[in-house]
Amino acid sequence: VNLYSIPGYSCYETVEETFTAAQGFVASKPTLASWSDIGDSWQKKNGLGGYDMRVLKLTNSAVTGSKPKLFINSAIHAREYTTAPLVLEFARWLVNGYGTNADATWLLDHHEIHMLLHTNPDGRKRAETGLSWRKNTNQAYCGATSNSRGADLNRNFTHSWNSTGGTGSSGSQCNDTYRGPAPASEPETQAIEAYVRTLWPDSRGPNVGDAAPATTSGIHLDIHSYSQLVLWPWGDRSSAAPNGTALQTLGRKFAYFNNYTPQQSVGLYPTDGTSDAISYGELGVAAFTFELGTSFFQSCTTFNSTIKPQNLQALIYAAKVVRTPYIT
Ligand code: ING
Ligand code: ZN
Repeated sequence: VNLYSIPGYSCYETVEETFTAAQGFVASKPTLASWSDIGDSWQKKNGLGGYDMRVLKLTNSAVTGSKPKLFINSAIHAREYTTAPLVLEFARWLVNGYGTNADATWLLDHHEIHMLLHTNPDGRKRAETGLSWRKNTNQAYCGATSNSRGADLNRNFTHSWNSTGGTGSSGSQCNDTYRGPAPASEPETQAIEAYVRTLWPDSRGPNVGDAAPATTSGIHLDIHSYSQLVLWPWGDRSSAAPNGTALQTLGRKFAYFNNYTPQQSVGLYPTDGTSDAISYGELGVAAFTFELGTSFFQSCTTFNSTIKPQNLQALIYAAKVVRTPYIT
């Protein structure tokens, strides 16, 4: 089965269609868009096809000076179909609105918006065949041809990797939340960690036990599906983060736009080694996870009528407040 051949699912761009669209922005609006290679997927690194990890950076490069940064990554879990198409829609709204829409113009003149549309392109390619694939496709885990192989990239990040000692991730290679054999063992994780550290080079903490909350400007959004939630750290403990009150205030504002339920992420279930832990826990950058919609393979009708319009407004709001995310 190929999901794209089923009537009702043709709105979801493939990995290749997503990359072509991004390259189209760069070709038509080179002042506004750039498309950079930040590393290799596992298959690419191992000579098994695969993809370059690519970031679409949107900002008006004719306006210089330091600008606050929004980093959005999507499709870290392959079967979470609606996530990359939503972020691509935000890119279209920004690029096509520049010069006519006052908000899009101001956002691109004075902010940088970095989009890693396909965080797990190898896995996404498997999901495009109709498989309910979550992890990357690393053949070293669970057998080279098993459909349960790979590591869960959203349990593989360095900060808080396996911090719960097994309740927030799995040590079993065939499990869907297999954390990998070591922190950032996967090339996709390494590429993201290196990239966010480049975006916020001077940021530190808050580490566990820090007295002072972080003040860094910038926001990181990791877009998942499903459950209609807006989540913020911590995921590995029930205590509030040092910036807990500010994160809750901002999370409630995102929830106002997408009509989702806002909560600290541990309330969903315990997790460790997630992407928000690296940007918030290591770098102090406000980090949120959105859980779009009500299923993995959601119809285009629902996507176009509900998921896209609600969440587009939440993403626009995130870009507008990225300079001062911790003001409550
Ligand atoms: N949900 C997320 C997951 O990785 C999550 C939920 C993300 C919780 C980040 C805490 C932090 O399990 C899905 N659907 O993948
Ligand atoms: Zn997910």
